[in-house]
Amino acid sequence: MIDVGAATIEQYGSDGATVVRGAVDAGWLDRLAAAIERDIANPGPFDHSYDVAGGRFHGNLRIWQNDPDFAAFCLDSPATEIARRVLGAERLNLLYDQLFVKEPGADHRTRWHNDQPYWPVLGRDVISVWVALDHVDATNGRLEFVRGSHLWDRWFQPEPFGPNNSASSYDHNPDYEPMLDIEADRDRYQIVSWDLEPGDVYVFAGMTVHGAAGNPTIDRRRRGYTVRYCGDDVVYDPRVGVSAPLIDETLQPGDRLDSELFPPITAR
Ligand SMILES: O=C(O)CCC(=O)C(=O)O
Repeated sequence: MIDVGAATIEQYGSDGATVVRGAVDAGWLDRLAAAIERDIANPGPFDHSYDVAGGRFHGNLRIWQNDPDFAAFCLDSPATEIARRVLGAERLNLLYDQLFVKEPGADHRTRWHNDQPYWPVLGRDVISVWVALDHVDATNGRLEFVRGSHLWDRWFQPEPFGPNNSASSYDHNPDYEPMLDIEADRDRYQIVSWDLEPGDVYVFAGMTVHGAAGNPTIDRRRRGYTVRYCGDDVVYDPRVGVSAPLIDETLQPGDRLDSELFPPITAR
């Protein structure tokens, strides 16, 4: 049983991000590590990888649909329990999963952003569980979060993550605002971060502004695997600007997420 204590839940509520240590055991880490190599060797249709001068970034999403080990992790692992406990959710649906592998030398920032403007979901109970497969610290691209930004209710225009705006693009939503230049003005914000060991997880809200440095190291990978879940108050909202792979034609705006793409998660 995962120890998600009251302080963790409180920190998620007030800051929009927290950490759970030792959440994913060695057995799961081995299964995920093998599944990651399979995805790198044979990526599915939503691959958003890119090369930078020093190294490769491998990114992909909805990979649970191609691999039984990713599916098992998304649907029946400590990640579901963490999401349920932190949200206090009666019901939980998988939104999707995503891989962020910064190989040594992939020295390109994950731009500052908040996630929910990319996603066709409305509601407060939208959560990500980012699993570290490697030791992660300030030198190889640990995640950083702007404390309390999930409460701003500011919807920032999605932009691609790659260096040449490759792979994916997002329609302009006139109700969204341009992303703030947080990197140029870091002192103005309360930026929080944690080093992680393999098996530790970041847990953060869909509206929390976050980003990560690149990985300029010469020999240390930074493999992160994120699973996103939605809780009780979340409905489908396919507004302009969201990620095309997350559009579900079987749902109507305002529907609960239950569908093949967004399956309900049974309590463990
Ligand atoms: O791993 C990264 O560099 C970025 C992760 C991220 O933005 C996310 O999981 O929402």
